[in-house]
Amino acid sequence: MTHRIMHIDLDAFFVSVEQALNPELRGKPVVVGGRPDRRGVVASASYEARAFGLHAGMPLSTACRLCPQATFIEGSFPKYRHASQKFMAILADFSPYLEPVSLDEAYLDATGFESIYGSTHQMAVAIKQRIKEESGLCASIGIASSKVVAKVASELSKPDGLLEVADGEERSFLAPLPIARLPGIGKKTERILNGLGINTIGELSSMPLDALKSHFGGSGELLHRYANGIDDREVRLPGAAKSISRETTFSKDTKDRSQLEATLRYLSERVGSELRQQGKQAKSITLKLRYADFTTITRHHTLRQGNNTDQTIFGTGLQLLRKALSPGKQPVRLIGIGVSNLIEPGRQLDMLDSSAQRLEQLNKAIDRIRKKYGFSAIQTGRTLLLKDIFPTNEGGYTLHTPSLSR
Ligand code: TTP
Ligand code: MG
Repeated sequence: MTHRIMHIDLDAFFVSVEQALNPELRGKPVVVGGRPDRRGVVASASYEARAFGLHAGMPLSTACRLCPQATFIEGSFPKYRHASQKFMAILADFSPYLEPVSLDEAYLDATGFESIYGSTHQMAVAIKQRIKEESGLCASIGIASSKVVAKVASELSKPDGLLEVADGEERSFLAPLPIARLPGIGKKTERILNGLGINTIGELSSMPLDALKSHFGGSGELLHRYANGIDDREVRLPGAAKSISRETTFSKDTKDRSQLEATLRYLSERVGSELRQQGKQAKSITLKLRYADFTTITRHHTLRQGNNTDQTIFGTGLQLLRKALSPGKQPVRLIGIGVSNLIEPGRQLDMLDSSAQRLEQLNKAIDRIRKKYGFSAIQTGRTLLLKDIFPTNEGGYTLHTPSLSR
């Protein structure tokens, strides 16, 4: 089963709210942003106004010159907030797997919902219909196997659009589009790529990864993935922690591998414990090292499927650590381990294999004992080593307050 993700975005949102409340404005060039004699820019332009070249971000004075017959409205935020809440409530009626992105935009995971509505296409039709009936607004919807392709599809379908990209068609769908259509490509990136003779997403997708990295650093890889329609970001519910991490600064910088590894083990267990407490699994693991001169590096690894066992977090962290440490490197000042790309176990597509399941049960049992008797009631071989290094529990190094980024 592949993912079916919807990207839903309301058309000319601020303007449409005004038009829904005032029928006289419908079908006309309308701008929300302020009076044309004031300084300021267009926040939202009706599609009728866009026909004159108006768009968001354009100075109001220019907008007025291009389309003097447009109605200019100051706008009122409480109205838009109210409309946004209604919009999100309608979406939540269709799927609990809803991630609001902005006032008028959300991702919805519709995987497995085909059977209820007949097809995801029909589900999208029903969503559009309800939004129209209950708020008078028009939504455009893109459906695809990933967030990035769904977003490109919804934007392309506007206004009043609905566009589904079939599984397996992602690359051929994206290929002919200009690169500016791809999320993450701003004006600057577009200019650089155009300078390199890259104009379409297809051309971008066949650019060697190394070349992209040399021009755009870390984001080069993301561009490469997106251009190829690859994006494994999940639809995340609001309020859900996006990552969990623990880090420690040593009282004295160290190059001692056993101390680094023992500390990593200890931190991994704390991260794993928190992850299981939240009922989550992680798909990405990140190691952080800060050297004596304060240069900081992070190393990531993505797991094939979600996991929340101490063994996997530590095992992966250890591999990353061993790769990151080379003999000539400086002593380490800080070490940290974190997990991200968190998922709800029941929602993942691959089934856990049975050995992973057994490990998970073991970890749960350990957590129960720790809860009863304290964290140090059970220590695995490597964390015991910490006691040899630091005779008092947690002494000798500072344990930072848990950093739970949202
Ligand atoms: P968008 O969804 O980007 O724009 P839109 O809904 O007006 O038009 P469409 O989606 O059909 O292309 O943004 C949603 C609202 O956010 C928009 O109505 C007004 C507000 N907004 C600003 O206030 N300033 C801006 O620069 C942008 C882009 C949007
Ligand atoms: Mg919009």
